[in-house]
Amino acid sequence: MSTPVVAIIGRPNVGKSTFFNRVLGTRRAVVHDRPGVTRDRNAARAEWAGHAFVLVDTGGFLPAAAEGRDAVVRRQAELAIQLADLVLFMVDGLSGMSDLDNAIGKSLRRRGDALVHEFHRLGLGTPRPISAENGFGIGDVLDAMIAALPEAAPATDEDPRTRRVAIVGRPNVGKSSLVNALLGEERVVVEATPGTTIDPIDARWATPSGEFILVDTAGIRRQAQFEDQEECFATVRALHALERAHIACLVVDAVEGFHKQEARLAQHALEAGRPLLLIYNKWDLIEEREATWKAMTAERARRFPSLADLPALPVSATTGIHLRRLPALIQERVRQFERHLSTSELNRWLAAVQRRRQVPSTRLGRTPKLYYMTQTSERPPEFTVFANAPSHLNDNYRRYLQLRFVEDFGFRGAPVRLKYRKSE
Ligand SMILES: Nc1nc2c(ncn2[C@@H]2O[C@H](COP(=O)(O)OP(=O)(O)OP(=O)(O)O)[C@@H](O)[C@H]2O)c(=O)[nH]1
Ligand SMILES: [Mg+2]
Repeated sequence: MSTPVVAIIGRPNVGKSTFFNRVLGTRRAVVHDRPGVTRDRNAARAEWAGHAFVLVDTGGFLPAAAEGRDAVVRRQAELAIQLADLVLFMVDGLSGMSDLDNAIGKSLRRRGDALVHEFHRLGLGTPRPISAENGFGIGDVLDAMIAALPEAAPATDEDPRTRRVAIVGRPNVGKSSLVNALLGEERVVVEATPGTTIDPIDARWATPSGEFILVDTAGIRRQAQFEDQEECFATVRALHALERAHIACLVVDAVEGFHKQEARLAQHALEAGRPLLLIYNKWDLIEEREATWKAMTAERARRFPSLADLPALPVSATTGIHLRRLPALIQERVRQFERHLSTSELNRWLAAVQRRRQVPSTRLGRTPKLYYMTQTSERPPEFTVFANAPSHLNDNYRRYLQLRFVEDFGFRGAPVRLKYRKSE
């Protein structure tokens, strides 16, 4: 499924970035606090009322700009409009309509997009007053936006049994080389310079563990610089491909190691509910392999404890080291993603963990009761525990349940969610 894209457009200084930050940072945006990735300042995954979307911030739009920085910004805004499923056209409610608003409105009308905008006179629909600064009206705008967005479309005419595997990672780590090596042909372009792949490319991959679609994607850099808006959109498309995939292979350059950017991408995949496999490529360049592997794994666990359990494999796209092991590992991840647990085994488990460690009482002496548990969603798996007063269940105990659950059902390193709901 692909996540819809929402672009914020408007002339300079109307508060686009304030809005952007507020939507990503606000407490009212359900579930997601600040996502670590997209992760340049310009685009990020957000959620509102259970609907995910990619929000793209743009620079101030000057439709007539023909050269210099303004032209770069204009082109960036136009790209954003092209890419977007919905455009939020922001204007300044204090200073009123300007010629610029008119010009931007004109170019938007030509495109015939769904719009949430300011002024009636622009003839673009119902205007919505907000304050990005203090949050007034933002919830209403987001509600209207969600209502106007297309339903996330299921992956087209593919055989529903075919699994999509997104190959993601920083530029130049060897993603395209890996795809070629796995396919056994020069299918995608490989170059020694970063930024070679720009658009996601699909390729069928038949393996002893079944057929997959490999999706080669653009490298995702640490922080897209302002001059580099093309890259920002390559990033958005790469993240899109990741979210459309069933599983993500995060390619790491073994020589350079696993750093913050890798952690951000891993987090992004897990937040999007995608199981993850780490692939340390360029293993041919490593000496003292066994010791290096141990040190690398320990280092990752130390710096990013929540990512310590991710399955990982060292490979070499150029010499072929361990490539044969990939299909089975990927298949295993797919199985985890599609796992279904019966309500009876879940409830046996829920009773057993409570026997091992009792639910603690609150300071006022109330003991929350956990009634039962059931799988409430698939791909990714999500489970809900029904309780009389979930708010009385402390974080410590929730962590305990999560850890035990992951451990007992073999969900290590998988994007599994445990939720709590009130039930009488
Ligand atoms: N030694 C060695 N070099 C590799 C390996 N895999 C890729 N390379 C080299 O790394 C460079 C980048 O390879 P690409 O496959 O283009 O990397 P990419 O991740 O697709 O790069 P972008 O598309 O720019 O993000 C090329 O010079 C490759 O030859 C490997 O396993 N070992
Ligand atoms: Mg590439």
